Amino acid sequence: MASFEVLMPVPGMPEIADRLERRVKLHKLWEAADREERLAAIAPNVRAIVSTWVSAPVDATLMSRLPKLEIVASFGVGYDHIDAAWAGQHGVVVTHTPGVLDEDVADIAIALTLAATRRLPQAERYLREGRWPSGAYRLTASLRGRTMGILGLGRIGAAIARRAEAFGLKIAYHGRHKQDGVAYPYYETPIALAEACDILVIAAPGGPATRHIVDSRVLAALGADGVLVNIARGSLVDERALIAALRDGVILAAGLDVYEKEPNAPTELIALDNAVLLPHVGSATRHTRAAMANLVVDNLLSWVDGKGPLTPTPETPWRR
Ligand code: 8YV
Repeated sequence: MASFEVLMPVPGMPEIADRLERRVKLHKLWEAADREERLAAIAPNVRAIVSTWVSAPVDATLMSRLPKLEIVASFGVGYDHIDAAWAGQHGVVVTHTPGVLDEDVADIAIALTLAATRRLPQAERYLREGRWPSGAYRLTASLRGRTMGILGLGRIGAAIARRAEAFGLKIAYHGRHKQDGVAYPYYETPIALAEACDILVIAAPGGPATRHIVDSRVLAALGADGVLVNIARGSLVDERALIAALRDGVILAAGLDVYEKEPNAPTELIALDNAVLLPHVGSATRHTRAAMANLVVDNLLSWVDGKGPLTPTPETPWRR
């Protein structure tokens, strides 16, 4: 049997390539002196793509160059960097890694909520700069008596809500639909949710349908004591509007793990004292990244063995 050829455009965790190389012919495109020339040479035989980084798009242009493409196995739960709609229309399955990263990402949402509200990085800098002897650090906002609004109550949103309840926060949510069996109050629009809450946490998927759903009007509705937390995708927030809102006191603070143009955060955001900024580390623990890497490879090898994908995306449902 001819070997199953897999394209890996950018590097990922070493165990992905190590495990795959035992079973398939893996083309590590980043090692090619001339990427374009190598891609042209291998394109006719590539049957799978392994996508390892949200900043490396797998778009229709790339996929349509691969006439034998059957599956794209992606590292991560969010797959807005992959044109899954195109894939679905062309019989290409896209898999992702739901479930295995919920708890670590939810931890970071709570960490950012605390860090932004209680100004923890700023307080730590105060100590390191030797300023404590000249006076106690300033008083901050509190979580007491506050409501957390969760925009996107999926697996990760629900894991955030469980944690927030333990902190005594009230919970409200907005999503595409009101969910049966969920007792938290539902709000029909992001603005209505922002008006009803003090801490707005974004946990919804990226992509065209949610682009800039947190804009200047939503930030105004969140208000001067409001805190915005984003662990989902930068594309959901109008970053220019957020910078203006933080600068002008339209909202109190923000805690962000994601940005519109990763791996860069805007310099205007970095300059702001009321923004706590992490470099997209939500799922970045050894435990969770190992589970994600395994699920990527398990999906691909299950496919190679003719058993179908394990965790296909809804756009590309798998029917035997
Ligand atoms: C990325 C993520 O997969 O799962 C997601 O949607 O954003 C992360 O876990 C990771 O940063 C690799 O790009």
